[in-house]
Amino acid sequence: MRGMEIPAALIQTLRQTKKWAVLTGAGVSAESGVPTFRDAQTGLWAKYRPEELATPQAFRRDPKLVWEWYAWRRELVSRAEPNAGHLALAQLEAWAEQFTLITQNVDGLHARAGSRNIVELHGNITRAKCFECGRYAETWAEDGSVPPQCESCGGWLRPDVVWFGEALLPAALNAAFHAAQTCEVFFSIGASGLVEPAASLPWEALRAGAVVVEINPNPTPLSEAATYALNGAAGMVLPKIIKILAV
Ligand code: BV8
Ligand code: ZN
Repeated sequence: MRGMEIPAALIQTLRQTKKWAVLTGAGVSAESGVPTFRDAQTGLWAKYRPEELATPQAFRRDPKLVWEWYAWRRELVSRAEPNAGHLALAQLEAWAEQFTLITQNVDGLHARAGSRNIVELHGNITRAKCFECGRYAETWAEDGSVPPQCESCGGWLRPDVVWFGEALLPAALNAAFHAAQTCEVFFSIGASGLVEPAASLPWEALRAGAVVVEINPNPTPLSEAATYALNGAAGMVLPKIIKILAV
């Protein structure tokens, strides 16, 4: 990616773009030190695959293990800082006439970077809700009982994320597809394109006639079809685009 140029034609397009839509995946948080799903889970969790832990079945089978995995991730994320890629996206939103940031990430780093119009497709690990009655729990007593229990019904609390096999919130899904179908430029950044229905969004944008830009150091199933495939790290490429557009 050394010295990778941003195509002049793309800059030209971006200068005239009023409606932006961006999909981000774990890759945009990699430079904040939050491991992606593709990376081997570090340390304690190396022996588990996310698909094995991020399911309602896994939680029913071993609620303590699953709760502790999320507690470990919550702790890691609380120590992470938004990186240059997150900040650049907040800057682009400030400049754009219309900007929708759709994220598969559950780490809350986009909001901490100052992004406003965020669609959290897969929820947010800093929030918890009751596995039985669905009641949200803003805070919970870390009184040692793992998982903590719901104040209303005594059920187990679970992270407020969408697990594999669970449906996404219709409001979030509709907002994401609407943005993909009505935007002029759609960015897919740091996403491997393997998890549905999020992975369909850039294809939806292509079908609707948008310019699709991928930013990823590695090829993905979208790379061939994207209008522009910029093979670099989000924390490098996005600030570069900001620098050129700011002129
Ligand atoms: C649903 C929250 C239906 C939890 C997540 C076959 C069998 C079983 C199921 C399925 C199947 N086929 C399809 C499915 C459905 C399934 C699915 O897609 N499975 C996959 C594994 C095949 N999908 C679902 O289950 C969804 N629900 O379909 O429900 C339904 C309908 C009605 C009623 C009931 C049910 C729910 C999916 C959501 C799961 N939850 N997260 C948690 O986080 O713990 S998914 C989780 O994994 C993330 O949120 C994210 O979406 C995904 C990881 O993907 P990425 O973000 O792309 O990250 P990844 O590590 O993969 O890649 C990182 C990328 O970054 C790489 O490309 C890398 O090159 C790049 N990168 C690295 N560094 C950088 C970088 N890029 C830029 N800069 C860098 N510096
Ligand atoms: Zn409850």
